[in-house]
Amino acid sequence: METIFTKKHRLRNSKTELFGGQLVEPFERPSRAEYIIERVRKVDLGPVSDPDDFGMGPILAVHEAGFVDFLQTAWTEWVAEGFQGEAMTTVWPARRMSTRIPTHIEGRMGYYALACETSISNGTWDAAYASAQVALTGAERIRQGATSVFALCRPPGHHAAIDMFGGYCFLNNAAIAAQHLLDKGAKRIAILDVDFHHGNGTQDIFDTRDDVLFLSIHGDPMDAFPHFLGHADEVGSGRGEGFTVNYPLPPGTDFATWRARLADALARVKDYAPDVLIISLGVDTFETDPISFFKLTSDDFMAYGGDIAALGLPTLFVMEGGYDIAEIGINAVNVLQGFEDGA
Ligand code: SP5
Ligand code: ZN
Repeated sequence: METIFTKKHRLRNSKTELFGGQLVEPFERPSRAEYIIERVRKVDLGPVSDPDDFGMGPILAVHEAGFVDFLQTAWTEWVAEGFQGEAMTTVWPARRMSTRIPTHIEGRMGYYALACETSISNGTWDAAYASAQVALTGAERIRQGATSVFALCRPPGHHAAIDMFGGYCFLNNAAIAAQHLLDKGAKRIAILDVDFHHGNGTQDIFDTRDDVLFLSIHGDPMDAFPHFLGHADEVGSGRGEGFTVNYPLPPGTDFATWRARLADALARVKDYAPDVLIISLGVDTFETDPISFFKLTSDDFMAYGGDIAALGLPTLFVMEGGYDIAEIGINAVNVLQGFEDGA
């Protein structure tokens, strides 16, 4: 399996995350991608290639233009204000307040944020742009006939909505890849999100659509980030009704339970008969992940890679979360090896 990767991910190197009332080193840090690419090379998964540049068009096909402009200028505006720390959100358009977009950078931060743990720092836009290009290059490889590709995206994307960032995500890489495939002639795309957290951004982007089937297996939002989306009764709206499927699961969920939900999801994907399956691949379902509460072991990742392969669909893996830093290379690549062994 080919891996698409760029060192530009290192440009996303924020120093502060708000966690438990403290500013800590972000869980989403550059060494994550380095551990994964190291493992890709160690097991000789396949060639590693730089992304091509598809420009802004595919990004603007998914995200609102004002939001994208905000991401590109936020850090400069923040610094111009004289602030000494990284750009952090302190205020939101909460219930019954105005959603007019403020002029001041602190107001704009709040307007475009869905969570405030994620600071914006120098280089964040450039890394997010490069990460989207990694996903787009993976999608192009699939279009050219590859049966599977690993888009080693960083920063991750699945929490990024049409016009909101947060949850360590800025641009929704999986959604951008899906939309690109549709714009190039695909009729139906399925996105299966196996990250521990609900893919609220992807769900938001395709909520009203029947040409993208979105499925997510995740920590119940009653107990887990993003807390305000991902319930089982969210099934899509309008034409999209029935094309969103959520599997919220409680603290302590083990592989047997998780795998049963995966089997249900894969059966729905099979019925949908998509041209391409995109896996939002988060490995924060691991038993010792520092911010999550599922109990998958490293062997389990290998096993479910095989389950996905059994569908026989062209499959694009897009890297999302996973924070037990030293183990995420093994766990992410185990999914890919399990897929290859099962294919
Ligand atoms: C891409 C991705 O995986 N983003 C996740 C963002 C989660 N950020 C908020 C984390 C808050 C975790 N609280 C955990 C309490 C652990 N006891
Ligand atoms: Zn996650």
